[in-house]
Amino acid sequence: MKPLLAALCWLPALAGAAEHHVVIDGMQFSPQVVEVKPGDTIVWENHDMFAHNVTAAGARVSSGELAPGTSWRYKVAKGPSFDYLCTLHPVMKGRVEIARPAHRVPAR
Ligand SMILES: [Cu+2]
Repeated sequence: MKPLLAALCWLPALAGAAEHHVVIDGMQFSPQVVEVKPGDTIVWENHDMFAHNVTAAGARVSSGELAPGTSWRYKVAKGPSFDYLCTLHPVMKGRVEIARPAHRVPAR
């Protein structure tokens, strides 16, 4: 009974999962700050002429080298929010802002 209830509680969260796109171009991440929820997916797309990466050591996020024209998908875990950079060009910085899971009370 309890596992079933837990599964049902997760359904709305799964239905609301979104996909966010961050474009890498001109040595920048755009948008620089991406606001997401746990369970969402972020897709970094390298539109630049150079290889880049998405690295956040503390959050254990590492895309590896993203060649021009390639992309990398990352499924967002529960948090906390984290800053990341491209280790090849440390001036390139971005942030993933992770919202706390919403616990909505159904409207009557
Ligand atoms: Cu780079």
